[in-house]
Amino acid sequence: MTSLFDPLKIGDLTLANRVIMAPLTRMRSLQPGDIPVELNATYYSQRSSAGLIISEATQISPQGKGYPATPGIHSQAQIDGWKLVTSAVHQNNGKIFLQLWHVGRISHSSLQLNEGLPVAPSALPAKNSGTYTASWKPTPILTPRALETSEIPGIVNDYHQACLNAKEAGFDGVEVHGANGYLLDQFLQDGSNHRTDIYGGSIENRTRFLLEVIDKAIAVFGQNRVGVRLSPYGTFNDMSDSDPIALFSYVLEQLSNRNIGYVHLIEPRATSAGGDDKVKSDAPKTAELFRKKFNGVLISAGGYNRQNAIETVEANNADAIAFGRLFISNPDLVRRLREDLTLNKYDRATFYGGAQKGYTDYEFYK
Ligand code: 8OZ
Repeated sequence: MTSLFDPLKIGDLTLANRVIMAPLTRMRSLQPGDIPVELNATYYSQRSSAGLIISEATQISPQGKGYPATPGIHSQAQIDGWKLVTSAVHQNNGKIFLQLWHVGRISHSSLQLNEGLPVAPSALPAKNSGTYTASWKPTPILTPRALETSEIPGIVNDYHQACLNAKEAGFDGVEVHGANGYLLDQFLQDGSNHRTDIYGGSIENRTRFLLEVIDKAIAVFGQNRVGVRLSPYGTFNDMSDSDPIALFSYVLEQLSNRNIGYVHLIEPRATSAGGDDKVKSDAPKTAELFRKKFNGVLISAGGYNRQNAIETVEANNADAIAFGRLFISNPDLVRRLREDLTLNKYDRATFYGGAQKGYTDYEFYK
């Protein structure tokens, strides 16, 4: 029987254990410029005993930004900033992938070049959803501008350049953010994609953008070093699809054909970003539902605790478990889980923005 603490092979990469640090938006990059700095390197290096660190979501272009102070991977200063992070993690024998992000309609004109409208597959706002303006004011989502078909190759090219930049910055691989209602998810699901061109309508068409991005990532990093994060049944950012089983089965079949390193599924029982800590116990179990649809490594995320993480890997419902909030407050989470030690409590008030407090000052077990 496989244990949560056993090594995990992903192609030529061997993870020391199956406790993964989930991508966590913390909004602490240097302003202006969205540049990672030494403080961010300290935070990640403290957590390098994770089997794999997946970086916070990182915009591939200025257009892809949706919140204040999130980092980018489109300028030389950002690449140089990320080098501090990757070398600190590698010095501790850790592994780190960069999460590639374009928020699509979940942005605000104050964050866009020339105060332009956020872009999306269709001019449909995310209802009952919000983000922040550039000056940290909570704001409802605007009605976005539908992308012209002719604009999509440019965004695919931004992803390609972001992969080249990630490689230069020293990342071990990339995770394509296809979840939580951001741009690629907006194209996948028919609640947000009402297009009639080759990027809308059929499941094949709605999946086209994601696969074009994946193929660029494979071209740069090789198939094993590319992962993708998906959130079937997630409702965060007003997402919905008329037939999630058909859609995500097709996506996973296509990803299987490409032999990518891993798929990372978020369980819809967990409330997403900024939500409370309620667990929806009646939600579909996506790891179980989709496990057999993908032939590679499956990482499962979503409000896991020690007990159900261990059980999920032992039952082979996933190969590895990603932890978010628990990794925020426990830099040595792997050791604490392995030895069943007490966990530090996290402070939600310091999740987003600020500096050391609630970021690099959580204590290691003594
Ligand atoms: C928290 C706050 C803002 C964004 C996600 C990238 O939900 C995020 C995110 C999380 O995937």
